[in-house]
Amino acid sequence: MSSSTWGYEAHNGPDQWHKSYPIAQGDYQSPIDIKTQEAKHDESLKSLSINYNPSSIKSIVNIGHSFHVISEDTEEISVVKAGPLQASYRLNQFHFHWGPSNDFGSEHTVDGKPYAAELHFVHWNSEKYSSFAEASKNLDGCAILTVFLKVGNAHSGLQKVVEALSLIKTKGKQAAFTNFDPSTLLPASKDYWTYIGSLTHPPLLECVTWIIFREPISASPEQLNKFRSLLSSADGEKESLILTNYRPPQPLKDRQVRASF
Ligand code: D3B
Ligand code: ZN
Repeated sequence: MSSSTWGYEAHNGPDQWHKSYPIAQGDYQSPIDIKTQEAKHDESLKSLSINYNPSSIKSIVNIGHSFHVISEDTEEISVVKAGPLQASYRLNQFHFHWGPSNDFGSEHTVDGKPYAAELHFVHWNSEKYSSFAEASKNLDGCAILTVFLKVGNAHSGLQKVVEALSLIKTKGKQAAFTNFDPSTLLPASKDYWTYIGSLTHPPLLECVTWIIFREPISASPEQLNKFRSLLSSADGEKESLILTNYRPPQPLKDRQVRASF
């Protein structure tokens, strides 16, 4: 497997990644299973300060194994701080992970149970570092806010994202996606679990303070099905659907999950 050909199929999927990315077997890998009884309430954990600005959201792009909604720095940036964080972290993009059906597809699991999908808001420590690439080489470089999606009612914020997917059906396609408020995708309760881990696909760098909301948001079966209508192939190539893009839970090893609640 060359570094450019990792994916989610048997021949290039999560079980193969360690051959090109030895850190896949490191001590701080993600995702994990959250064992709710073993998470320790930490009363020193502050509540999160999330300041998302709709004007920072600019575009949506099909990257072949997923799609990203991109946040760019404007006068008004989108940031998260406080909670377990020692600095202000700037939003870079958000994206989702899903599976071949709505029965599973989240990366993190809770007491062994997967959700239908998982949303990642990816941020980097812009107080200490000058780019995501530099930040991602450091344990305090990245912060990922995570929201679980469960099957239920259609979600009005998610619907705007889902409707844009028809514009970026094939790999490499990009479209304008503006004036979207990312905070519409957050759950009402800001209770969270937190632990130190990694990016969940190559380069799998161990740079992430994970912040995982306890309360899921709902998405309708139709909305979730739309994720699986995206293609991993470029225009003119043989068509193939992005049916799955989650990594299963990795060993917790010598780490603690803390709970804000
Ligand atoms: C792997 C997994 C995840 C996120 C990035 C990364 N941006 C990312 O969001 N990366 C990312 C990843 C690097 C340089 C520059 C940029 O690569 S996830 O854990 O959120 N599923 C913009 C290394
Ligand atoms: Zn992700």
